[in-house]
Amino acid sequence: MATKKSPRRPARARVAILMGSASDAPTMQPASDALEALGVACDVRVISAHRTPERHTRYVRGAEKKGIEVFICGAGFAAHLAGVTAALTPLPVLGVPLDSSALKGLDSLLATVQMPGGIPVATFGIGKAGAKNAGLFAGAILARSDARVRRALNTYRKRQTAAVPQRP
Ligand code: RP5
Repeated sequence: MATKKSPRRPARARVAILMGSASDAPTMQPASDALEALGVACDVRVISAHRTPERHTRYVRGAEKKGIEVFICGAGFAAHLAGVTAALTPLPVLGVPLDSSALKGLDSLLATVQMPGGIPVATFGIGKAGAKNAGLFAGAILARSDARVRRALNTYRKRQTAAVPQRP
């Protein structure tokens, strides 16, 4: 009798990617792409510190128990998402300022980076490059204690180097 293969359970998310609005999703996509390239599962959520404060508190407070080890928070305008997340958890919080207002992300950069002493947020560049680097940095944090992620990160970097042409 043929044995039926049980469907593979989806990997447990180790990184939470929060964004202030669904309109931030295209800019934050490189963060999940980078983590996917490293074989790290993530949980992507629309959560706003301003518009959904209760959803925010509930999610962050329950995240560690569910296996989340790192937060990536992308937001535009007066971007308090990363800072308030860091206020709610001792887990590492990586902030990505987004260019969604008339001030082109300078407002969110300052709001994300200028944390008062005691509640750190590691702040990345504005927009897609910042999101990509936040994803890679989250992978680098996990790689310190996970040989599989470390190997994937080394391979990623080698491939990136090999893809740079000698001439234009
Ligand atoms: C911020 O306001 C969000 O992170 C987003 O970047 C910006 C605009 O949000 P929507 O008005 O498009 O929902 O809180």
